[in-house]
Amino acid sequence: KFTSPLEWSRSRYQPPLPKVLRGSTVATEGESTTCVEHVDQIKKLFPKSFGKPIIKLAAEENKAKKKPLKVGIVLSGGPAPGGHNVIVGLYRFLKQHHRESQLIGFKGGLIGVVKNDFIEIDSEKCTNSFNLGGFHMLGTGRDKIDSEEKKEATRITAVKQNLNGLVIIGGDDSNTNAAVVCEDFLKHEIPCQVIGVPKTIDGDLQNEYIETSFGFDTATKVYSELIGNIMMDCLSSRKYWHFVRLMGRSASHIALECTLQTHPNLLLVGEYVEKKKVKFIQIVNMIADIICKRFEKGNKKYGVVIIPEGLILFIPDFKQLLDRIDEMFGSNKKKTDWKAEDLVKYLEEKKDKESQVLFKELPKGISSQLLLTRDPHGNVDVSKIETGKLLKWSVRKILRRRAKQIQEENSLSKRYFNNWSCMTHFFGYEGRCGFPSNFDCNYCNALGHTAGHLLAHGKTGVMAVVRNLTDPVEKWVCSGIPITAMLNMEKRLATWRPVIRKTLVDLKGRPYKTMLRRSNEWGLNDYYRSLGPIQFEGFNANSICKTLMLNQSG
Ligand code: FBP
Repeated sequence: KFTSPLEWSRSRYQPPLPKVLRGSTVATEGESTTCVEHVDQIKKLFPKSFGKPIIKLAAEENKAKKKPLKVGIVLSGGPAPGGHNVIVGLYRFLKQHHRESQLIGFKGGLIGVVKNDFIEIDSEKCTNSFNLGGFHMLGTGRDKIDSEEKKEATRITAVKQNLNGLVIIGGDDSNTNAAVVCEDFLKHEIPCQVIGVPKTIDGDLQNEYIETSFGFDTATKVYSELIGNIMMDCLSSRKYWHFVRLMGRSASHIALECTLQTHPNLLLVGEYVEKKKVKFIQIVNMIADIICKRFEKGNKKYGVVIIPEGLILFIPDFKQLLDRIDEMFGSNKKKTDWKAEDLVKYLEEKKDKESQVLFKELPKGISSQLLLTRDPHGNVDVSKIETGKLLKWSVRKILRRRAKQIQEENSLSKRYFNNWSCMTHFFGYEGRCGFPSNFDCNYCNALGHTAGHLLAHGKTGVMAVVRNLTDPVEKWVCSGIPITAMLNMEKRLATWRPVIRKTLVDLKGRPYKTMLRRSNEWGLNDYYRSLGPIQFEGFNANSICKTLMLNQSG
């Protein structure tokens, strides 16, 4: 059953429940909502679910006779630590609600709902996966319920299964899909409620309602451990620079959190690059400058640079090139095997000289990665673009150029710049299925229970939201927020679509400003911090990521 002693011991951990969720609840309606932007378009697309009020849960004895509920649950998008606890939390709520309630899990993401491919969730499955990482109880996928055929198939599943509710655990795109499914059910009078749960390691599903998505806390702890290990290697062997690319899609939240935790010599922040319109060559020079400074001032031939995986999306010259690629994809939606030659021709037709030069100069591997087709939500597959390697290649070129300009043949700098050594790393998948931190175990368990309470109160089209997360668990506040309140219209693959607005790093926010205040001293000195593995017991076991602490402290 368990593959290691730690799995066994973690499965025994009992997450505390917020006080409000310990018994029965009442649901009251709070203020009504609108959406983030483009009100008219969103209202038109979601006529039945738009503008609904916030649902607040409060502890109160509820003597009403309870009926058993049948609920379907699905994991969608990239895995994030804690997903299984949402399932177990919901399962436990349903069984407390009425022992004949049933929970089924759709397999492989939303396509499982379309195909009615499911498993029955029982107490054994729950015991075997409680507090453990991974999404493998059900599997996950990136399919969307977007076409009329898929919507119809989803309605058929809901009716055939006699579902009272469908819980979709996912990121911004999957929760957008939850809103679409809810609207479709309401339109066709399918009596199945839809509840979303905010998941993603990326940390970009946070807004005025959501303090953090689950998985971010654990993933950043895993990456910080690995970065700390590399830093100790740096101090030991003193001969390599390490370029560490971190997952997180477009937003730089993960990279920023890991920087606050470990104090690397340089962090590149995508959102800053976009705001200041920093071109690729300037970024390369910025890195080369710190390499030179550390060598010339402290004879340091080593260092650590953190690169968010989405950086490339914010560099203006790359952004222009990627927009051209999207335009080209949009010009022939049936074609899937786009080649470099097609893009060269397209750029020529568009007379886009700047993109032509940039594309021509790129190493072959990188240019073909840019041409990978987009995911079903229209996102560029940034995890497949090796920005770290591209930067290493470009920095080396610049350092060699700088070496050439040094006249003195025996100069130490000349020798160093010509022989500069760099290792690249990508930490992404390593962090998505780790043992969830105590915070994520508690948070996910509470989210599962919250989803259950909302279903029992007959609510639909809302996301289960738990707040006051920096307070002790018993004080956490639980509610349901209409998903439509988080929507706006965005252009994806040349088409305007309703989507939940991602939250990027706020350059005026406390996490970014805290990093900025220390960046000079972290750059030149070795103020590295080694966190070690996630701790589950002892004084540090309930530590919470700095991003959340700083965001909530203002
Ligand atoms: P979600 O937005 O679905 O949570 O996915 C997060 C993520 O891990 C990103 O950080 C990463 O860019 C992407 O998934 C990788 O996707 P895939 O698993 O399809 O390679």
